[in-house]
Formats: sequence, C-alpha cells, structure tokens
Amino acid sequence: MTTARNSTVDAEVLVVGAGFSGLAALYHFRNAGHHVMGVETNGDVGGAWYNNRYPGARCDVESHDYSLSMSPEVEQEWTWSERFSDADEIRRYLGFVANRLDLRRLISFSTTVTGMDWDETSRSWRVTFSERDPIRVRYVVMATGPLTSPIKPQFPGMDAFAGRILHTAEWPREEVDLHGHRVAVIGTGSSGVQAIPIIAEQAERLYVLQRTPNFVVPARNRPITEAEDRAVKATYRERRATVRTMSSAYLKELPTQSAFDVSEEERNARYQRFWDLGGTNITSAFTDLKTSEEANATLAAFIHGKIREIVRDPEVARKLMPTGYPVGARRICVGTNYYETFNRDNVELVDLLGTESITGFEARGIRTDRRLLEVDDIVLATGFDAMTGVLTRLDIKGANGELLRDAWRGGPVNHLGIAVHGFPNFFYLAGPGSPSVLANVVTTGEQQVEWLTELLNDQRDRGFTRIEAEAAAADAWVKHANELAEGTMFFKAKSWYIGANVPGKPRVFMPYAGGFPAYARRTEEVAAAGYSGFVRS
Ligand code: N01
Repeated sequence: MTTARNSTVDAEVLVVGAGFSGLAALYHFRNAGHHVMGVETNGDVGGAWYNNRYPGARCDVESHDYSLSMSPEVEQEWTWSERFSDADEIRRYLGFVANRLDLRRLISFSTTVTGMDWDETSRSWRVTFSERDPIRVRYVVMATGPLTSPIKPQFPGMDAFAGRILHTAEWPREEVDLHGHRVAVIGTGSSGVQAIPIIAEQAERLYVLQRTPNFVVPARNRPITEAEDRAVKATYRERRATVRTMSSAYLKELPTQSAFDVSEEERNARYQRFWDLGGTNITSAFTDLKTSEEANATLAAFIHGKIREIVRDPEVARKLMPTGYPVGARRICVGTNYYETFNRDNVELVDLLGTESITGFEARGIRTDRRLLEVDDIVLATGFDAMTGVLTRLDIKGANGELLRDAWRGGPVNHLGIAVHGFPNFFYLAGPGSPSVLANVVTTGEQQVEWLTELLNDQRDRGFTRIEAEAAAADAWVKHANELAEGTMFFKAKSWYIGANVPGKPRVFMPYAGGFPAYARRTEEVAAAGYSGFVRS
C-alpha cells in the first residue's frame, strides 16, 4: 500500500482536451497545487470549436453566458462582439483565456491519446499516444467534449466520387471556396441548418438532402452594443450566480403559465414575441411545452405556420415541416435565413424520406433512385457519435482488464455523470449522466471541474491515491437519471440524445434531464457525505 502511494508518476492529473472544460480543469487543478498536464490532439486550444469551421458555425447560447466564469479578470477584459458568437470568435476567446491564465505551458499540443491501462500495483494509468512515449499519471480527466466524434456514413461508391467530401466537424483550416460550385449537403441538423444558407449564397447549385426535418427557429443574431456589454460586466458575478440557479445554466425568461392558461390569440402572440427575439427560448414560452404533448402541439403548429408563410412553394414547405415528434424531442436548430433559402432558384430540397433515396456515390455525384445529382462537392453534416463517442473509440482498459466500450455495451453506466465503476481514478466531463448538452455545457463543465478539484484536494489531504465508483451507486444514478427522463418527450423522437443516430448504439437517454441546479446539488451532497458511492483508499 505504501509503495503504491509512493510510486512515481509523470503527472498527478492528466487532462485530455483543451476546449472549455479542459482549460477550466487545467486552471483549477493547477491553482489547487496539483501537478497537472494537458494533452490536445489539435495544434491549438478550442476543442469542438477548433474543428467546427464550416460556414456559419455559431453558438446558440448567448455569448456572455457561453464563457468561462473562473476568472473575473478575463470576464472583464474580453469583449464579445455578437449576441451569438461564431466559431472563430470562440476560438480566439479560448486562445485569450489560455494566454491570460498562462495555461499553454501545461498543454502538449498535437498529442493524441490512443489508449490507457489501469495498473493496480502503481495505482496509476499508463497512457499511450500516437506521437510520443507512454506516460504514467495518477488521475485522468477526459475533457473530450460531448459532440466531438464525427459520424461519416458510408455510401456505396464513396471512393469513386471525383470531387471533395467535407464533414462539417472536420472542416479544413484553409478557406473552402464554394463559389460557382455545385454542392450537395447531406444532413439538416444544427450544423447543416447553419451551413446551408451560406453555402447557398456561394454555390451555383445546392442540393439539400434531408432525411428528418427539424424545427428551426431564427437566431436574430446581432452585435452586442457597448452599453449592453457594460451592463453585463457591471453585474457579471451576480449574473453567474443567477445562471447557476437556472435549469438551463444560462439566463433566460422563465414561463409562468400553461399554454392553455391563455387564449389561442395570446398564445400565438407569445410565440411570435419569442420568434422575433430569436434563439431557442421559444421552447420555454409556457410551463408545459416539455411535458404535455397537447401544449407542445400548439408550438409545432406555430412553427409549421411560419414555414408555410416563409417558403413560397407549398410542396417544399410541407416537406420541411417536422411531424410525428414534439418540438424539442430532437435538439431544436437555430438558423439565419434557413427556410428563406429554399426560395432561392439555385437551391433544391431532396426529400430522402418521402420521394427519393440515396443509392450511392459515383464519380460525378450522388445517385438517387430517381436521378444523378451532379456535384463538385459533398458536405456531410451528418453529426456525431454523441456523448460517448470519444470515450468508447479509445482503448481505455480498467481495473479488471475490461475496455470501457465493452463495459458500456448496454449503455453508459456511470456514477454522477463523471465516474465509472471498474475505472479507478478516471473521470470525464460533459458526458453521459450529466446535464451537459441539455444545458449550457460551459457552465456544467465548470461545475464538474470545481467538484473534481475539491475531490482531488480531499484525496491529497487524506493521503488517498485511489478512488472508484461503486457498482451499486452507478446503478442507482442511472436509475435516477432514467426516471427523470421517462416523464419527458425525449423518447418520442429518434435523436442522438438516445443514440438513435449510430447503428448498433444502445438506445439509452444519455444526458441528465433533472436540470443544472438539481445535478449540482446531488454532486454536492455526495461530496458532503465524504464522497458517498465511491470507495477510496
Ligand atoms: O448533427 P445532427 P449536427 N443519410 O445529428 C443526417 C450541436 N451543434 O452536427 O435526423 C442521410 O443533429 C441526419 O438525419 P436524421 C448541437 O447540439 C450545435 O447537425 O438522422 N442523412 C441529420 O439531419 C446539435 O444538435 C450547433 O434523419 C443522414 C444530420 O445528418 C449537435 O451538435 C451547431 C445520414 C445530422 O444532424 C449535432 O448537430 C452545430 C445518412 N446516412 C452542432 N446520417 C449550434 O448551433 C445522418 N444524416 C450551437
């Protein structure tokens, strides 16, 4: 036991990933006096925002809230230019954070983890990389992001295509000029919805290949005025505190009435007000939109009405209208001129569910069962192996020699959305079992990092070198998370929330649906009880 505690490690904590959560982890762990090291596969900080460089890539949480709260100095010194920041500005912000807080020196860039094995004797993880020799670390914290493992569907004949195939989440760093090109975009989730209007302005011809229509609301992005920025900065600390009391973990107007407490006219007036304000908050216009199918149907009807109003061709409008699932059961998309784009002469909607299906790619384009769509470029906006993707693709071998992907064969069993039984001293951020993607992922990641910092401090203070989630605690957490999800509409659609976009992935609702404050409270209770549900030594 004593030997194990004294064994040599290259670092006490390894943080994998240098996006929002990774930078927060490096900052907090270092400031608490832990010997921490970061690795990042990319050549710079940014995480998901480093890779998502497709035209129109933009956040749909307002900039002042979609930012790290750990440094009041950074908060005051950085000025956001727009209500919803684009990927480029977010990347610059994270670069500023890394410089200002002196985090770069902790990170080894262009360093890709390939796997890790737990060694019981030395109580450490042996971590392997593509580019360098293995290292030993006491603790691993995976800050690899919930939406960072892109899915590239395989179509017959893909290799034969003579043009470029681009994935939105792996967009080239150099500028991609689509002017005068014939382009096909496959996929109409958040990425496709943002990219399509911009590609349409450049391309000579654009085919939008849509399988499942999504509900799209306008962003109404605009510059932040100096006065607005000053006002936020004058009370930023209070704002951060308020945000943490909100289920969404970002500031928004909360509903007080059911959709049926008001007349139809008032109801539509309220929807119109949110439609005019822009952003996702329309789904919180009434208290029961997430729980009552009838209430939700009133919002669906409102958005259908908007599509009908905007899109001139009634047949195209009909194809764009999502039916058969409630608004919000799949993540609502936020766009700028999305529906308007289908009024352009150079844009054609190809309805993959109704009238046409892809049979394969060939040299000149995409073959459907009806025709050849001749194109120069194909953009895959086909999404991610969400929440578990990076964790299950890596070879992470736990205490009994089992790989994490095998341990999670039936679904991502976890304790508190942060730890896994059988994988001691291993933690992940913004993954399954935490509110992450259902709330402001920056705030939820920060809260997890703060909690982990306390945990690491406590391990050190007590002379412990091992911590592992108990199987029973993990089962109880998953049961609790499932109970929260059961009453919701999330199971009423095929979505990446439940793994439905990945063939063979278990259909399990992965995020924690109880909201940010409830999650934070639970984790604090566990800490206050001496880390109940964990075995430490
Ligand atoms: O991915 P998606 P995304 N043939 O999975 C289609 C965040 N994000 O990258 O729905 C034809 O939503 C698929 O069709 P279907 C945000 O959380 C945020 O757009 O499976 N089509 C779907 O239309 C978001 O929810 C922003 O029927 C195929 C699309 O590809 C999450 O990331 C911006 C296909 C994939 O949509 C994922 O968004 C970007 C096939 N074989 C991303 N395979 C913000 O605005 C897949 N599709 C903050």
